[in-house]
Amino acid sequence: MDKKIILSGIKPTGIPTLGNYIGALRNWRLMQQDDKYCYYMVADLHALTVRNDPDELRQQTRSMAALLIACGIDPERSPLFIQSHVPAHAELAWILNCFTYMGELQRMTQFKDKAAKHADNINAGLFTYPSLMAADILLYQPHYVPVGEDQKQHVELARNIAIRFNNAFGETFVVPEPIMPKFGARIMGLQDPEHKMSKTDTNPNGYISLLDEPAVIMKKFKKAVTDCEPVIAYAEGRYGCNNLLTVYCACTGKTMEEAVKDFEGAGYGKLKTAVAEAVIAEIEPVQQEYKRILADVTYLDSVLKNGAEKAGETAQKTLDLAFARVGLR
Ligand code: ATP
Ligand code: LTN
Repeated sequence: MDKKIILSGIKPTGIPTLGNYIGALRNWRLMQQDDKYCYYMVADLHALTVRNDPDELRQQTRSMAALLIACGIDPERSPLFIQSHVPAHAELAWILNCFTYMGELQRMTQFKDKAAKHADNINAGLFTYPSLMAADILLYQPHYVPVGEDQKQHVELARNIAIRFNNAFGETFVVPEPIMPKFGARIMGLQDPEHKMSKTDTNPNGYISLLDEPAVIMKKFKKAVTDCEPVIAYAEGRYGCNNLLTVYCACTGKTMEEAVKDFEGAGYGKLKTAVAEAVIAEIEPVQQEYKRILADVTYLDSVLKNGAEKAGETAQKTLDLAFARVGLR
């Protein structure tokens, strides 16, 4: 049986949020089935696009890898690796940079958002980040890339780069498709529900960290911004309420209709408590696993070494082909 190939990555820029979990990580776990082969990566090169502390990056990269295993990534079955351990990523990125237009990069909304947020450091890496991400993806010839909604634009760019390269030099890359969860492809901030929840938000009340204690999770949901409408419903413009209902559906497996029914005649207090309880039930087991894995230094080292070896083999094959195609070998 020809297995479908899956590849995805996450930046080690902090502890993942509930948004990362529902939008991406939970889906990564679910993808691990017999008809698929998954590669999962901690994208440390991507973390350099904003100023970083070296020790913090080292520590966050390991802790992200431990959290991914805690979230259910099985490294025996799916290579789990650190991006910078596989040099082919940076090498292919250069070639793909030469197949990416300035106009395309200028249209990337993540670039616009991050440039506005870090106006003192709008570096070329931040701008060309999507070509590196295209290299991350295309090296593994994946059919699908599970991501949250904010990354869809980058995966589409990777598709366009692959098609452009294939047209110029013959079939080289598989053209991948983004896949997103039905509920929660874009979880919004709890304090600013018109913007996505982000692990680098300066206000910790705006996001739920996967390592927040249950009491903290409850407190953050109780403080979540909603609106003054008396009835709980999923409706246009009701960002805060819609977000809570979406999280509730994502964590309980209920449909939106069922969720709205659960809160008929109820106030926000009941909704917020129920959402917090559903989230706690989902992430408490992850927290316990995480502590156990992070403490086992030898195990984590060996997982990452094996992951980089397996990923490196596949990546090198694609890199050799791309080099040959453009005339470098
Ligand atoms: P940063 O704050 O450093 O930009 P981030 O929280 O946006 O980070 P990423 O590392 O960029 O996280 O994202 C990892 C994965 O999580 C991606 O697939 C992304 O689409 C998904 N994701 C991020 N935020 C959300 C969100 N609020 N809702 C759903 N999915 C999300
Ligand atoms: N750019 C992504 C993280 C990322 C990624 C990838 C996702 C880096 N390389 C490859 C999917 C496939 C982000 O900012 N969330």
